[in-house]
Amino acid sequence: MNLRQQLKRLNESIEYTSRKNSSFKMGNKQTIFTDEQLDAYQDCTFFTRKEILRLHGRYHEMAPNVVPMDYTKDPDVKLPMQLIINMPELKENPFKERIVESFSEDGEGSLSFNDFVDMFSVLSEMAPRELKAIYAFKIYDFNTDNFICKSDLEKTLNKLTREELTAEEITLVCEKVIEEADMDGDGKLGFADFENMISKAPDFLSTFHIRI
Ligand SMILES: [Ca+2]
Ligand SMILES: [Ca+2]
Repeated sequence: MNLRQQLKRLNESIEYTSRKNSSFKMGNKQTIFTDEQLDAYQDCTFFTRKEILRLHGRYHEMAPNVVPMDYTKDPDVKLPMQLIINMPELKENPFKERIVESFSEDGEGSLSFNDFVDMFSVLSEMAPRELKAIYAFKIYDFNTDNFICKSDLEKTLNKLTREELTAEEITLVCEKVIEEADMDGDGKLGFADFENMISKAPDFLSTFHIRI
C-alpha cells in the first residue's frame, strides 16, 4: 500500500464533519475546481472544500503568473521549493527543505498543487499521529536507506535543538536514544524502533504540526 492509499484509508476511518459542507457554494463566479475534484480532495485529505479553495488561493498567490485560477483541467504546474519554504508557515521550520522534498513527486523539491495539499494535510492537526510518524521517519532518514542511523539522528537532533548542543552532547544523546529505542539490536532504528522512540519523546513530532 502506498502512502496516498494509506492516507485515504486512515482518512476513511475518521469521522469528519466536512460532509456537512458538501453543498458549499463558492463565493465568486470563477470556477476553480469541479464538484468531483472537490469531493476527491475532501476524501483524500483532512481538508474541507472551503479549505481546499483557500489552499488554492495560497498556492496561486505565490506565483500568480504561473498558477491559473482555473484548475478544472488539472494544469501541469509546479512551484519550486524556494517559493514554498518561504511561506510564513514553513519559514522557521528547521526541517522545511526535507519536508518539501518528501512531498515532491518529482523528487526535486518542486510541488504540484496536489503535492502541496498532501503536504499540508499530513502536517495538519487533523492528521493522525500514525501518519505523521510515517512522514517524520522519511524526513529524518536523510540518506533515504529506510533506517535512522546515528548520523541521521545527529542531523535531526542538531536541527531540533537548533545547534545549541555541542558535538559531544549530540553524540551522547544519539547513543542513548538508539540504545533505548533499538529493540532488535541492529544498532539503527527501523520504523518499529522509531515508533518506540517517539512514544517516549513526543518532541520528535513537534515540528510536524502546522496550521495553514
Ligand atoms: Ca538513513
Ligand atoms: Ca533496530
